[in-house]
Amino acid sequence: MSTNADIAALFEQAADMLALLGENSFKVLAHRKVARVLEDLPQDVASLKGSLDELPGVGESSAEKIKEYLRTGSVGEFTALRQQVPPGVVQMLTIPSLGVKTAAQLWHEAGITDIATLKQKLDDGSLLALNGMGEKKIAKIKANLAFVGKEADRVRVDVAMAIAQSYCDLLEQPFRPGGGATQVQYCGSLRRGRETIGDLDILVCGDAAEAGQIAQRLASHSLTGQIVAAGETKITLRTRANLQVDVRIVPAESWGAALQYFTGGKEHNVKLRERAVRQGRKLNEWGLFRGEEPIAGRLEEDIYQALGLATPPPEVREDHGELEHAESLFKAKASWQLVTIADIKGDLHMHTTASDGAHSIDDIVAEAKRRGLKYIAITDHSKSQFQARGLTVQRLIEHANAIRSVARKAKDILVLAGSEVDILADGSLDYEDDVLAQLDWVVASPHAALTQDPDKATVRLVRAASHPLVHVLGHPTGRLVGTRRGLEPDMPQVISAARRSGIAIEVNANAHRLDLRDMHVRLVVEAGVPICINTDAHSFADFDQLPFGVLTARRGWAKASDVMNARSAADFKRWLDSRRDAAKW
Ligand code: DGT
Ligand code: CA
Ligand code: CA
Ligand code: ZN
Repeated sequence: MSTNADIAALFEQAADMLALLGENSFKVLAHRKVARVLEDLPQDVASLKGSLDELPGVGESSAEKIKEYLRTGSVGEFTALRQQVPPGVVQMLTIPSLGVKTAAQLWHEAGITDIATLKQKLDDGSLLALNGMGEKKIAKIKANLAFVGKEADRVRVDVAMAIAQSYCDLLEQPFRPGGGATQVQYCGSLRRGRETIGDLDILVCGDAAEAGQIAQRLASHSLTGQIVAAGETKITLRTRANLQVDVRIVPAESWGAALQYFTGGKEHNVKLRERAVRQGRKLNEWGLFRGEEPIAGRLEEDIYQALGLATPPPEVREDHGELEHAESLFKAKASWQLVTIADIKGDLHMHTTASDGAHSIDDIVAEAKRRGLKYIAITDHSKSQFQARGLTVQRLIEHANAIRSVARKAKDILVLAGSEVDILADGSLDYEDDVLAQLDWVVASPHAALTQDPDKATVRLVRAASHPLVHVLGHPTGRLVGTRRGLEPDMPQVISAARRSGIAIEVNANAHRLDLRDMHVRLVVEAGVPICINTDAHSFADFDQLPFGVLTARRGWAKASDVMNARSAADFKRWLDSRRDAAKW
């Protein structure tokens, strides 16, 4: 299905380019229409090759372009269009409230082709001469520009991951007929699983002689905006959305050393180099050396091992005590054992059409099962979330009955009838206790009053965490990555309350949330409180967010034994039953 979205995005961008170039609005609208049709298409567009032009709104020439994309991964005419528009003009479109019309005007009438010039002209007042450009509009663009300036230089991990994977896939294809796949790995903050990424760092194991071919291939990618620099060992490009990608070509004997170096983080590397020096050696991106003699370099593990360390997973390489721990593991002949995606056996937070989800109970259960989950909880919104169609008490009881009747028929998967009950501003819950007592599973989450002061937030969350009918605190701060700070409670107090009442705390895996965040996970794990890595799925595709939750948990040093939904179904059920018995008292 992602092909549909990819092609839709391409048509949407083509429409922008046409508008920027001053093409007639009929042509622009026709392209937008195709994008809309593709977005709404229920089946994979690749399956309709022959009958594409029968889709409403898709003419013969659009059908040809779609076929070209399916064949080659790009559309020649669109690539040509893009090359007629300066990248800086495309970038101006990322400023909120600045549409194509204004961008076209700024370009054609004021000659502005980059954001720096735009900033300068907004300040010197010269734009006031343009038609329709008043003080108010200029102030608005300025305000939004300041916001973009901050947010635009880092992208969310899910966005960066999709882009990185796509470039890696392209680079992995053999360069010669009959040749083997190339070794490719993204490094930097993405490999460390940070929630936002400044730029991408991709390593290709190969020969400097291949640099030209690699650069050509990168240039052909549909996401590429421009190649900034292409040398023998390093190629830098900017995507159309202006994300920088550094690609480095590394010989096999230095592969591990380069992986280590470019994965970082910077402070981790500084400490590691100091350690090497203390041992009379030298560490750089080419290898570990004693004098001129190379000791290690082919594999990352060889380098850490030679330095007396159990290789720390990339996610913990932040200079937060991982080298000391790696040394003690090495001495004990042990290795790091952080939770993996394969460890996850259940998902205890998801929505159906009863509130704001996209699928029925039957369908979401079937999908969860198809994905290998052994237990799930269906947790639609509670009554005060009316904009998300939160359930009244009566609808909740009917819904729980409906879930249980599906649960009885479902084989090899345990299905719990639950609720995502709102934690109100004072910490009370959105349903009465006698209602909550009728459910198998209660996620308590804050959704409103997310700007209250830290003291109130602490009281609120401590109260919810102490409630005997709650099983897990859902996305506890309510923050959204890069756009909403959310609650800032005194986390140790919240964690203590959770430990006292024996509940879990969620690591919401959705890349927009990642809540709890990495550093808070570490506190929870150290306190011995279980975490629950939930996708909060509102659609099938949302189950794909799980890896971001796992990365965040790993950044907080979580092992499988720290994760509630890494337990076997039987163990989980036992815990649930014991908790139910306890609540009765
Ligand atoms: P980002 O891109 O801001 O999300 O964070 P990183 O960690 O990917 O940082 P980046 O792209 O500047 O550099 C990639 C890695 O290269 C970094 O994690 C560590 C490594 N590196 C080692 N030493 C240095 C150094 O002296 N300067 C820079 N810029 N990078 C270094
Ligand atoms: Ca980077
Ligand atoms: Ca970089
Ligand atoms: Zn939810």
